[in-house]
Amino acid sequence: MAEKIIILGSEGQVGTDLAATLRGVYGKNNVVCSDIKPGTEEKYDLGPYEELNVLDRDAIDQVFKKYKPTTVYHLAAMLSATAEKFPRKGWDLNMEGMFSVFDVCGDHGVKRVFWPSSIAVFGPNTPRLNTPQFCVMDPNTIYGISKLAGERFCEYYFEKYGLDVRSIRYPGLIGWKAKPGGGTTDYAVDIFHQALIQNQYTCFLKEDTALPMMYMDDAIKATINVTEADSNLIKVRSSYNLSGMSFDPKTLSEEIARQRPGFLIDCDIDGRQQIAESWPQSIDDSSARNDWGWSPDFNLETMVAEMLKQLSTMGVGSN
Ligand code: AKB
Repeated sequence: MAEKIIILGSEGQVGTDLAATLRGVYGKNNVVCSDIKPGTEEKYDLGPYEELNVLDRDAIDQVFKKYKPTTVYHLAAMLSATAEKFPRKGWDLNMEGMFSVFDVCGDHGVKRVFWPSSIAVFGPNTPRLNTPQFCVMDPNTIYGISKLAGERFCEYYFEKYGLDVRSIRYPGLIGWKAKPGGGTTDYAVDIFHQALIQNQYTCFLKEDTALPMMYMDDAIKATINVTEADSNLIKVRSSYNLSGMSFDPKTLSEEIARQRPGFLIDCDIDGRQQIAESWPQSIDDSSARNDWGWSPDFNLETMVAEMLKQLSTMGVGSN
């Protein structure tokens, strides 16, 4: 059977890159994009697009009837900082959205489902350096609590209903095609835009707050590889630790300044500092490496070079 893919939440930071990559591989008509945002002529030109709310189970059912997907990427979620502002909404979107999508996938015999988890599943009592795959997990944000509960349901749906869900714990993701929205790691994208616009950035995290991060190309590679891996290679049915690089705002700004002399950073911290301090600084991803051959291509230096090059080509910073 030919692959037919549906991406839910295709207009977000990951969805934008994932849709472009999958359409390049499978052809534009075999990758259906959907999001709560309305369609536009520009979007329809790129391939099939459906306006869809993941809380509306009947609407998901209709879209699945229309396209008969073999693989589904469910990316729609509320990230850490926004979910702290709207806890009930965050919980409902992240959990009820997941149940709707998983149930409809089961009803339609979808072969594989991807669902993203996050480093937010860890908490203040988790070992912060080289955080193991299995350890204490006591998240204290709504986003982290919803992601940890979601991971348990990934395993549950696989064990009880045979739904083949795959998942990875995304670190902070850095890409140029789309900006993130409402996350704690968002500074690591914003800093590049401000570097090109005014060669200066005011960071909302303290300069020594190290967090796990990853360049978007690596995240897309991991997302597709874990989803397409043979089922018997997937030994972790909750969610895989995944590591690309780790740095704090000071180290990132020094690398930007090395490639773009004169760049300066200062800090004006807000509530996101507390969230960041409850998360790991670096991640042990040996299970992903051993089970399905994960390894990242980008390090700090190559990621910074690529971000500055791509954003400059897009015209960021040129009037
Ligand atoms: C966030 O900052 O909320 C996300 C994440 C690490 O899951 N980028």
